[in-house]
Amino acid sequence: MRARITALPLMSLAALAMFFFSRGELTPGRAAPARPRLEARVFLPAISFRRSYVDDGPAVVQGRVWDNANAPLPGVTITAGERITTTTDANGAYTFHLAVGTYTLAPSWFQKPFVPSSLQISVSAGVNNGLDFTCLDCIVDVQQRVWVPSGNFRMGCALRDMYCDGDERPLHTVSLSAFSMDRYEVTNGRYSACVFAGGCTAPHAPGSATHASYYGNPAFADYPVVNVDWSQAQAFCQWDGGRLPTEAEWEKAARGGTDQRVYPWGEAAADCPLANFYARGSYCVGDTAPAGSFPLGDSPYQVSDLAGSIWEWVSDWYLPDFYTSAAEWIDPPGPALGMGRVQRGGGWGDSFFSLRVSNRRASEPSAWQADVGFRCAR
Ligand SMILES: [Ca+2]
Ligand SMILES: [Ca+2]
Repeated sequence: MRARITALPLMSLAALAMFFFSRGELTPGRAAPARPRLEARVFLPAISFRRSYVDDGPAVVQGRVWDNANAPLPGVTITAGERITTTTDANGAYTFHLAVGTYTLAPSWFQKPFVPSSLQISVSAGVNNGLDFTCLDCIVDVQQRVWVPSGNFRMGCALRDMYCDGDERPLHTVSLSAFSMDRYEVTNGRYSACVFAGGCTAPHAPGSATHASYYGNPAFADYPVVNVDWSQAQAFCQWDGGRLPTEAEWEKAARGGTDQRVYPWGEAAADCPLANFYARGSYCVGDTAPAGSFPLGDSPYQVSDLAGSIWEWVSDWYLPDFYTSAAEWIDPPGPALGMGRVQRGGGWGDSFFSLRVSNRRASEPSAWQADVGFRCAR
């Protein structure tokens, strides 16, 4: 992965720097491109960047210095010492304004090395600036998405599943339009970009079950965000250009379109190599693990950590008898109202029966826990 930042010729007096990211190509059936964002931390007279997204392909960041009069895009005015994040537009452009002066730009993304580690930019009238950074180790796939094609699947209690509850019955055929789904649960790093940008509020608690410093700690950037309520999950997905998956979409992403398997990986009994949960009297981990740590448990669509790790909010209201309420199911959005919002998949502290793909649980929308997070669809 190469991340380049290139400054183009200065346009005139007061300054505004605009940075662009390239966008990867969407390949159906494979990871869809993440929409890249930069986080800029502005110190006097230094700026640092942090990528919150990485695409599959090469990442190119291009910057351009403009004056205020010629600014082609709305930007955000920043002052020294301020930390700032703006969202890329449809063209991948990232814009902010700088006062005339000399700045040091130090790109950063988690703790990855950049060459060079910093460059100076002189923001003044009639001066060209060239800035070019390469990230040496920026291949991170925790923001990938997978494509789930349109078609039917069988939702609800699997035929050979002895642990089904009444709310999982009957097994019924659901027709879904195509959608894409995050391959991984939303991570702390990804969520924090939304908080920095003002699109999200911080999780209700900064710690995880065993780590007092979790959210906001770079060591846990690739771990799933927890302690978020349903509205926070929904707000993140909207800010990210997506939405929470429906309960039916979540289950199809976990089960695939062709069989009635009990778990995302198939019929094999749940065990620690397959998922992060409470197995046979002891925890696999006893807390969250980095996203994608249990690839043997991936679903037929290569979605990771659907079973275990953390319970995942979906968009639907919960009604225990909802599956009996219709004879034909096409893109069901769930009931209009219900007893809390649905959570799916079980968490790191749950036993195997909670990890079954058809298992359902409801929670107060305002509730938050150290084993509950989410992922997004679109
Ligand atoms: Ca999960
Ligand atoms: Ca249940």
